[in-house]
Amino acid sequence: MKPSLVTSLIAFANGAYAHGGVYSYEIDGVHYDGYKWFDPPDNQTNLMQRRWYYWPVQDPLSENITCNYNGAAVPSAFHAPVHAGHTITANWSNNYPFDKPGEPFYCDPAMTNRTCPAGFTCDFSCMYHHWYHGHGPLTAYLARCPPSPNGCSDANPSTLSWFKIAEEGLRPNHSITDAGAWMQGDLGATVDHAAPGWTVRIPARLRAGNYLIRHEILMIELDPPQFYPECAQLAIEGDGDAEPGQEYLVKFPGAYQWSDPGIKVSGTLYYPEGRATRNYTVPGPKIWTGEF
Ligand SMILES: *[C@@H]1O[C@H](CO)[C@@H](O)[C@H](O)[C@H]1NC(C)=O
Ligand SMILES: *[C@@H]1O[C@H](CO)[C@@H](O)[C@H](O)[C@H]1NC(C)=O
Ligand SMILES: *[C@@H]1O[C@H](CO)[C@@H](O)[C@H](O)[C@H]1NC(C)=O
Ligand SMILES: *[C@@H]1O[C@H](CO)[C@@H](O)[C@H](O)[C@H]1NC(C)=O
Ligand SMILES: *[C@@H]1O[C@H](CO)[C@@H](O)[C@H](O)[C@H]1NC(C)=O
Ligand SMILES: *[C@@H]1O[C@H](CO)[C@@H](O)[C@H](O)[C@H]1NC(C)=O
Ligand SMILES: [Cu+2]
Repeated sequence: MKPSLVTSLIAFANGAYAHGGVYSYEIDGVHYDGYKWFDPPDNQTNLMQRRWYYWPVQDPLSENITCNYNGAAVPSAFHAPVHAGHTITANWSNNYPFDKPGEPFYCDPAMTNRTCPAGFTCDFSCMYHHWYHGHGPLTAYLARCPPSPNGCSDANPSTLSWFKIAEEGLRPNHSITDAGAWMQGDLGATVDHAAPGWTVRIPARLRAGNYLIRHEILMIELDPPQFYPECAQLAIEGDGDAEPGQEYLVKFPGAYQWSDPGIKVSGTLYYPEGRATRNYTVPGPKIWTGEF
């Protein structure tokens, strides 16, 4: 680990907690609200998304790497329908109470009085309403849930076999330090809600069933790096029969190691070695698209 004054200043600029996660999804024109980490969990029912907390996971071997802290299904969770071959867009922007249009960052005094979910430390009076970080890859994974009347709601995500369906790594002809080198930077490129989400395709021939989808942002500016995984439930439809082979399947935790080049490089960006690094290996298995 390499302590860095520069990067710790970046992390806590404005005294804000510059973190976040997937706040909503869109599938075939339908908008699905996500879990609100700043509200108590008990009354958040009928969501496709599992519980998450805005604080990053800073250890790739942590149990939190699977589906974020307390990635339990919410009460009466449902599975959002999506046809194999169609797309799902994850949205890291929000317009929740700490939002003030035209300002990327807003402190809402009323937020200081909100009820803190059990087991959490709450300091969420100041928050960004779009994604804050700009360096590191985006990845999306799926895992098939075992048969159950409640579908994925009964599944423990750390027991599932995950496969990667999409990634956005370093753009060609860029140093890992460059502004504009990563799609992650686009997610917070504007101060209003026009910031893009990330759209990924469900493999067209994938066997139908209940699946968890796991979106992950990996922020590599700091050492340790920051992982932001969030999971949601999908009912995938279609008449395909394809399933990934063993060589595509991983567990979380397990898929990532500290020694992975794309993790080990974290914290070097503002040193000469980082500026000179023009290749980047996205952590995890190779992508499975279901195509031959
Ligand atoms: C949750 O819902 C129950 C039943 O409607 C209600 O009594 C309780 O006050 C609600 N809690 C919160 C934090 O909104
Ligand atoms: C998981 O995340 C929560 C919330 O950020 C934290 O309190 C807890 O210590 C983490 N667990 C582990 C094993 O790191
Ligand atoms: C993301 O969600 C915000 C808040 O609901 C909305 O204004 C914005 O249009 C969404 N963006 C995308 C790309 O879906
Ligand atoms: C927060 O709660 C305290 C104590 O109940 C109260 O005095 C204060 O006015 C509240 N602040 C806001 C912004 O609601
Ligand atoms: C690659 O980047 C360098 C410096 O950023 C630039 O001068 C050059 O034109 C780029 N090459 C291509 C093929 O885009
Ligand atoms: C870049 O490529 C070199 C040579 O193959 C490798 O040793 C290094 O780990 C790679 N760096 C990253 C960040 O993937
Ligand atoms: Cu952050």
